[in-house]
Amino acid sequence: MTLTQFGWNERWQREYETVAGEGVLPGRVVGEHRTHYQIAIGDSEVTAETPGRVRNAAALRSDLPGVGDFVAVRPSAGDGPATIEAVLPRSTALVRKASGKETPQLLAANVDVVFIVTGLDGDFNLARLERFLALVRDSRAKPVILANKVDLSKDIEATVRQISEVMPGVPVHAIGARAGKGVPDLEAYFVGNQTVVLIGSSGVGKSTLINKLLGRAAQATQDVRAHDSRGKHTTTHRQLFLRAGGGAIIDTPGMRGLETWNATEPAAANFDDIGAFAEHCRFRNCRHLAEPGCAVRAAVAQGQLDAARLAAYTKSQRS
Ligand SMILES: Nc1nc2c(ncn2[C@@H]2O[C@H](COP(=O)(O)OP(=O)(O)OP(=O)(O)O)[C@@H](O)[C@H]2O)c(=O)[nH]1
Ligand SMILES: [Mg+2]
Ligand SMILES: [Zn+2]
Repeated sequence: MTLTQFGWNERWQREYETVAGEGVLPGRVVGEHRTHYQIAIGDSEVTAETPGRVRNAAALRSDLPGVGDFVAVRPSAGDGPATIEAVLPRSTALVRKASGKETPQLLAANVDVVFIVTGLDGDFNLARLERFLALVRDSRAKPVILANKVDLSKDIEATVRQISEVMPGVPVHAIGARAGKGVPDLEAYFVGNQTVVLIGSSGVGKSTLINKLLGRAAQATQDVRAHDSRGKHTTTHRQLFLRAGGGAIIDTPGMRGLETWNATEPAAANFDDIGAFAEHCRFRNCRHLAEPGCAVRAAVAQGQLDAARLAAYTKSQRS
């Protein structure tokens, strides 16, 4: 069965048998659109919808089917779309947490590895990289950092060292997706039909890398803005691709609004560097004054955060 190439194995087969009814087939969600899904069923792909019964059973938006999910699908009898009858319990789930009015959002399911892509150009931001890492840590997938656009960096080694110091134990690869530099080294992450998802800000080169790893121009790419190296949000929906060389890869749209994750007060958005460290404080409501286990003061002590920044933050909280 070709679903094996998508990572289907005996474990999934067992899960499937507990939910599968008469006339349904196993499949994997490869495309997620506003009104429908694309599901790979062996060699073919079908368009599918979630019946109201499945939507109502989902307590959270992130419980609904998403790219990477293994599902039980009922093909339609006529011309209409197939229906997703059940979502198999996920091995990993990359979920963007709720912030403010938003509800949690599933970015990808059942991924083994997450490539956190960052640009070594004017868009590089260590605090933002930390927030991406925090999201991956919650997913149970393995994080890997890809520092892309080596051709635009004057001091690659220093940046890689800086990343490794803040994120010990996380593999870091300096690559040039456009020219394919360092890309062969990434093949190892797909061995055993593993699934990899790419996340990162718009314009860091996720789709450029996808095309290199697929060996074809599957995804559109677009130049970044010259003045700040930001992307133009070229990719607009999440899509899973099967690689001829083994494994699967998921492209995602560049994430925005990362600064407001978990922000309890609007003021926190202006101090997203401090917010990134604060996620590691022992107490959720830590004021970073004298509380034990304060990750913000620890960051200042280790020279990762400017003491003046913390002073400015403390002052803003008092006024
Ligand atoms: N100089 C240089 N540019 C690169 C490299 N990799 C990608 N780019 C360029 O960066 C720009 C953005 O690339 P995309 O692949 O569209 O970025 P993306 O991360 O998919 O962006 P969104 O889809 O908006 O999230 C394009 O002009 C790419 O050619 C690289 O290694 N070096
Ligand atoms: Mg893209
Ligand atoms: Zn603190």
